[in-house]
Amino acid sequence: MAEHWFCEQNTPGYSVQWKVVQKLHQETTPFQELMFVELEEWGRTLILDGAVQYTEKDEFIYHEMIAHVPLMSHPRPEKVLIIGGGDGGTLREVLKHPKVASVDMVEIDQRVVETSKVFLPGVASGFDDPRTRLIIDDGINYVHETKQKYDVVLVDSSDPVGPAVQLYSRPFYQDVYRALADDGMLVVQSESPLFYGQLFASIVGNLKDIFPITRVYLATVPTYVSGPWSFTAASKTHDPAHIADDTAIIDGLKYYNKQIHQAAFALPQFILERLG
Ligand code: AG3
Repeated sequence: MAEHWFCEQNTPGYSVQWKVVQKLHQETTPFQELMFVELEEWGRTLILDGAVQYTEKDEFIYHEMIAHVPLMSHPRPEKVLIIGGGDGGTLREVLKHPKVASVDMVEIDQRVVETSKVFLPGVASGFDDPRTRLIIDDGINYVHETKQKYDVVLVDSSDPVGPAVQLYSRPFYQDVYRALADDGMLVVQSESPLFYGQLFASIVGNLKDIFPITRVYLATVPTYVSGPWSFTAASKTHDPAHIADDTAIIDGLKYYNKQIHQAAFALPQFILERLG
């Protein structure tokens, strides 16, 4: 049988090829092109609109970092909202926190959830946890209309193309601010500072205009473009870089620890300059 390679086109001058062992599933949902493959080296993989979202090999890095940094720095992260994250990786990490009492997860594309449960068995369990409430809706509408007040909001979105575009807009961040408790904290995945520098700077700039505290942190996620990947934490009172005093480290994590939490906020010079 001929070799098959999947090619992710990142910029006009840069693409990455992955050797495919087996295609598991492909469909066009009302929102996007959805595909699961088994990759050599990287394992089970979710691809949305041609961009790799999840690989079995390194998904723990991204999911631990989007979840545990805010949940360890907020002293009482009881009520959590996840926007996006339909594959369930962020949900799995959030549910590891004993202080978390409820997780509302708002995913626009029901098919991502349904198929991830089948093809990504490592994350399916979170959907059955009694603390989880899955809401199939556009995150934009949901935060605009909700009367809930959350302690922590996580935006685990795809790139700003297709269904995710509005999740990068200032009105959305304003609505999130309103949906947060008085000491609430937001974390968004804020893309590659090297490859999508302008986009990265505009996300951080928008959040800085709305929240009193905005802090960028990094993790190396080999699956995503070029390695260093950014997250931006925007907070009303608590410093996201400071681990809350009575917070015990969760056992069994593969990337996150206290030293990583602190070190992740150290930023290279080109990023500091980009942020002004
Ligand atoms: N969300 C961020 C993925 C960004 C991927 N970009 C790309 N490959 N160009 C990941 C969702 C995982 N729960």
